Amino acid sequence: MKRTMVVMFLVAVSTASFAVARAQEPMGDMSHMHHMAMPKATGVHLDVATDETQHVFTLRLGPLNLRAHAGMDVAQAPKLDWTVPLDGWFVAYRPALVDASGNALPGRLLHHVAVYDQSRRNYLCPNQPEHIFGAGGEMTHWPATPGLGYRVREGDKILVATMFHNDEAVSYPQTYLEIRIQYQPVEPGGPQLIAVRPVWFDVMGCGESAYDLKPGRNVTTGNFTLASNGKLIGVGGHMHDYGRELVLEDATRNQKIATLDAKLDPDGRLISIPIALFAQTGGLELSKGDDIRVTAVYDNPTGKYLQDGAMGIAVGYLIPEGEGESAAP
Ligand SMILES: [Cu+2]
Repeated sequence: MKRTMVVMFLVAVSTASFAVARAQEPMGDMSHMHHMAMPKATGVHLDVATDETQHVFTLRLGPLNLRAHAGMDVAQAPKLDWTVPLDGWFVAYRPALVDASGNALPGRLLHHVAVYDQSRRNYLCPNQPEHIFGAGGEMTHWPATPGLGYRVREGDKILVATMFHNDEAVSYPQTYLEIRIQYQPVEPGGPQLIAVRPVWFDVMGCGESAYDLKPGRNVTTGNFTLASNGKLIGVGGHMHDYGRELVLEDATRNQKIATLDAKLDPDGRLISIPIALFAQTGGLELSKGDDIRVTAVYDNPTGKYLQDGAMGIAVGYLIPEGEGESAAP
């Protein structure tokens, strides 16, 4: 039973490409464009519909007016929040872009979305809110995994931070981001899920995620100290173009956890990053106090200095000891 659950989870992890960005400060703006003053859109709302039969919250954020050839220079949505109405677990996330009539729009109009639970401390960066989901233009979704979920409480404040862009020759005057969050409520006699925490091992530590690339080879390292024992279920990664590999290791044990070799096209553009899975053991055991080191290697062939060109994040799911059972903190 347990084995099955873990395997199911790993399938889920490998489906998600973890194309995410993360906050660099408590209410963090996403960092790709932090040098620019971003104009703010007005009249953008976050509405949430609840399907109590199917157990789905549908978050709908918009409208955004994305004019043709705007690039990043579009009026961006403010950060918007929503209060979780029940005790339960979030078990899956699926983003989509639609117009006012609900027709699908190209996902690449989304630069990224980051969803936070402001009522929980980030597991690795306790001065930041918990970052529970992220996606970029590839619109990756994180599917459900039987037996595992992210624990939420009634009253938890969920924050949604987005950045849109439009490089196309077509304007999209009414763009909405929808995120379907599948949930499992806590109910008498209902399933009790094991609580997982997303862990974002960022080479920039708990600061801004984006950093500059000099021409040629760039090796960047970040370190995290684990606050508890835990089991790492799987780890994926997020890099940008010219990324070569992400390495995650337990420096205390001098043990490699994962080496994720980026797949690039002939021009060095990122296609994908593999997932490392720890199915055989039911999760990789990590110990409180372990120094976890993440290293990102880039090879910048452009001959140019690329400002904010890189990110290096290994994104895992961790079952912290003492939190894994139904009684989440
Ligand atoms: Cu990024």
